[in-house]
Amino acid sequence: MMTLPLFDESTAARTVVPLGEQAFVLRGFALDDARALLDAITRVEQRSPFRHMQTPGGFTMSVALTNCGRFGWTTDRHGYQYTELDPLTGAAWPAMPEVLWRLARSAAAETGFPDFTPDACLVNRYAPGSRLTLHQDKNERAFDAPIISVSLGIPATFLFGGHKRTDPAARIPLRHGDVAVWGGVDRLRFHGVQPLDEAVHPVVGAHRFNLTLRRTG
Ligand code: MD6
Ligand code: FE
Repeated sequence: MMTLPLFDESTAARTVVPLGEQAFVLRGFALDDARALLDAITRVEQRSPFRHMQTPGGFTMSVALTNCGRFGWTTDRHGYQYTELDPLTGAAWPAMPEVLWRLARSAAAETGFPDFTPDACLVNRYAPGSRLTLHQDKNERAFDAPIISVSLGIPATFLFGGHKRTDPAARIPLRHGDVAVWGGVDRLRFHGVQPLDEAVHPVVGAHRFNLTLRRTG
């Protein structure tokens, strides 16, 4: 079991790692907001709890999911869709926290996507062993808007492929406080997350949270 020292991340350089023409990882971009973001996740999950959804193919996702913002992404045996109501509670998804909205807009502006107005945020919770198989984010209709993805907690290896599922994929570590941005010509590239290793983050514990903000239409 690896325990991650706080020292490393608090001194991590705020560098930009290019992944493509219009895809980037902003290292440490969310670090100053991490505490507020974790508090916001706690408030979201009190209203709309994390749950393991079913895929249309009949599998149960190893990643636990909830949402905030006007629209929430869901999957069940019938397919994927965005809904205004949480099917678990019958109520609207919790509102998008201000801190998340501001962070996403500034990450987008920083990487060449001015005036990003997200209306959906998926909140993913990974435990060691959880993974996300290669996929494209294509349930939205607004492909001109980028996707902003915030990582908190234990590290993960992100897989960033091409436009075909079989294209070779780069392996990129995503750590606490990193923000990834995909848009433009890179908006529909296949990507996924390798099974997480056992680890404990000093603030978050043995989980990774990933917040992905989008514009649905
Ligand atoms: C994750 N992220 O990092 C899963 N999608 O846990 C995604 O599936 C994702 O990070 C589109 C753009 C960025 C992402
Ligand atoms: Fe995705």
